[in-house]
Amino acid sequence: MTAPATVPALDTLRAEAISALDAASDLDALLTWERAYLGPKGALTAFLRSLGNLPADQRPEAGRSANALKIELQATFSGRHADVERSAIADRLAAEALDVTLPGRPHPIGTVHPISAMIDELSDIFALMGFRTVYGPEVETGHYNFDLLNIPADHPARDVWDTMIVDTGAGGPEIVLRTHTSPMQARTMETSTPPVRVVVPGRCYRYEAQDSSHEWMVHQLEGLAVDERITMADLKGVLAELARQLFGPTRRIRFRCDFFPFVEPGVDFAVDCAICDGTGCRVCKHTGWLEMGGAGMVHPDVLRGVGYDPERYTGFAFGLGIARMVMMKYGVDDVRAFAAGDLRFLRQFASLTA
Ligand code: FA5
Repeated sequence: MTAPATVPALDTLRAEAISALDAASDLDALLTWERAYLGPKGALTAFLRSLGNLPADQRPEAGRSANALKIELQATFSGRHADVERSAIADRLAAEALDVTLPGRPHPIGTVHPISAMIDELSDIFALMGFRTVYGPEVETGHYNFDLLNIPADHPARDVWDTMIVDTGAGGPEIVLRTHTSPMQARTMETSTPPVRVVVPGRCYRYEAQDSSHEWMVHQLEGLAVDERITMADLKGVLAELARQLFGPTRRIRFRCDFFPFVEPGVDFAVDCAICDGTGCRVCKHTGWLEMGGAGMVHPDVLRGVGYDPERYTGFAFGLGIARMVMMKYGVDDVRAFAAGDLRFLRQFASLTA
């Protein structure tokens, strides 16, 4: 049975409600309070429902008082709710406060890889001598990597290049990872008419054991010049100028006879070691010289293979190891350092980005 609704009971309810509201210090507690006093099953609602039990003459007075209390409690609740919400926001802001005056944490910025920096430098040097920089595919056909370079299938010279074969070519063309940048000689000549002057930087791949001067991935720079009356003296002049630009005016260069099926005559090209000035050190393996690559006059068969008349045109070609040039320029004595990904090594070249 419902307790009789009387004005003294309402006074008690008011006192309880106000003190419970004062004690509710967070939003959850406030909502619990709202349910307990003002909600459909709350104490004040129960009081209003029990008004019918009062004698008729007391009902208007008790009803007015109960409604006035409801309005008072709702207003007090709203005020308190707003206060608690404001202080919750203030607490959260204080907890998440940022000190915008603190210095930022620096983000490490990458640097240009020394091999890439050398490719840029070489392209600039050769551009001044009239050479255009072009790029070719790293996955190449045996036709361009070997056949058009005067190295027919089954020729013993084909073994020299320790080829990584992608497809042996049983049902189509033989596909290889290019073993040198020389296939771009034929590709360039096929699509241009003399005069031709290009350099071709890029990666090449060889099935080779690694040591301090050999990697299985090699960066080379091919050079090719074809025109009327080009001679070995032009080749020598261009490579001597390269050595001077890269390593300084006192460098000497050396040509020694060498064999490459796609040049005749062929030479190996070396520069006297800039680290020890030719007296012998770790970088030049105590020889005083650093071999940069192969070179020579383009073989007449190669010119004929791309439709050039070897009676009218001659040319020179060279293929240089880019890592070797970086090693000599900066005194690096192990080629494996370039692909090892050791940031302590790479950061030493940070100024090359500037
Ligand atoms: C060639 O690859 C010829 N295509 C070069 C050439 C081009 C000759 C045009 C004549 C005319 P060779 O295999 O010697 O030649 O490589 C040239 C240079 O690439 C080497 O002197 C060396 O500097 C670099 N090189 C070759 N193999 C490696 C290797 N495994 N690791 C690091 N550098 C290498």
